[in-house]
Amino acid sequence: MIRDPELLDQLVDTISRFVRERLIPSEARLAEEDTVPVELLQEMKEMGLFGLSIPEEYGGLGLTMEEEVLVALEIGRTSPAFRSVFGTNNGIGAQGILIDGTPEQKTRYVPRLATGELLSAFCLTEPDSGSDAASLRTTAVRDGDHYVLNGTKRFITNGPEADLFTVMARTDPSNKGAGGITAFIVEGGTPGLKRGPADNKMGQKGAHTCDIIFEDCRVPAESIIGGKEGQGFKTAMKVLDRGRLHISAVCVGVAERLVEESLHYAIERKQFGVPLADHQLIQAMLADSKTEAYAGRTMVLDAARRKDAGENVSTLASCCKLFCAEMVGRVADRAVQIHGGAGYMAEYAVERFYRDVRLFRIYEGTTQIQQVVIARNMVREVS
Ligand code: COS
Repeated sequence: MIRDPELLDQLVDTISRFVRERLIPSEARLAEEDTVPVELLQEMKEMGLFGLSIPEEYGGLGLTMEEEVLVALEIGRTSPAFRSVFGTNNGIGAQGILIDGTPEQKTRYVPRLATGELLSAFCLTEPDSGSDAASLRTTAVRDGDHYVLNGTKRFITNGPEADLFTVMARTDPSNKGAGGITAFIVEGGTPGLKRGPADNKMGQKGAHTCDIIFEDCRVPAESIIGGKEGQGFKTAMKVLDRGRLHISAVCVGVAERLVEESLHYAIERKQFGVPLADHQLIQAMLADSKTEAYAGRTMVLDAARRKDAGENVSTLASCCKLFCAEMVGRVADRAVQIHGGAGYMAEYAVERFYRDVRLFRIYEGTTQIQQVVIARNMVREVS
């Protein structure tokens, strides 16, 4: 749903200009220095990027899902690590509190997440629990009016910097499944919360992940999201539903950028006396990539509109994540192929994107998990 087309056009134009004029020229620096330059971080805060999907009453822009997707399509046109910093505040970092938090929790934290004053992270994955999220082992044991957390969370995006964590932990040891899990809000400075060294990743330099270790970490009982034990797995799943649409839009944005890079290169570079773009085998790759990116754009917008209309889009969000993450992998592969030897060289953006996009098929639910979710929902709907 688009509430005010003129206002949205202005926002999308501003972001598109920011991506073109400020972020794209800084991509190589981001990769080299492995950090988002502070001046760009400040500009992102001033533009409201940390609060895109946070409701206006908490100081965000309150974008609908369709509006958020249109913005994410623009942001996807540059290195995904730029998005990772603020995307987490809008997405998996804040949504748990927004969807299931108490009014006090929302008032206490969300306005500062919307401005970027607080950076947030989502702690679900563990060393022995990734796709099988319900088997997580981090425990939270009640002790008076506190809970004591113990366990390790792995590959936590924004982990090294985050001020606020949504942490899924098991409060009911007799329930080994989803029902024993509770979601907590844990502040970064809480004694007993430790950060491991930053991970050395294949791509997405500038977006940092690390282990978050809880050692007798005491949090007040009112840190339970929504105040009720046993709801944490469902909170996490609802958060991921929304996140999957956002990530799908980012995948489409990256694919569109790669199609453009491939097209320009194919027009400029000559082989056999004519531009690459005149060769039919190159044309086939360009056409396939264009078609697939368009298919991705169409499905993400459709699912977003349905979500805004109140439909349960759990299945469709997984369809989008499955298709768009795989699609951008194919597009990036063709982009390298069209660039030939140049595509293997670090000075060309496609080399970096090729590594960056590999993560999309893995995080926020692997492709195989999306297949499981889709098929299970299909079977449930008819039985
Ligand atoms: N929204 C709301 N509730 C949901 C839900 C959703 N999208 N998906 C599941 N639930 C509920 C179920 O309805 C069920 O509730 P009841 O016990 O009341 O019936 C409960 O959660 C458990 O669901 P289910 O039995 O389907 O859980 P499983 O352990 O079988 O696992 C999958 C489900 C595999 C889908 C889940 O573990 C998953 O998504 N894994 C991937 C995790 C992931 O994306 N990790 C990425 C890292 S986080 S960035």
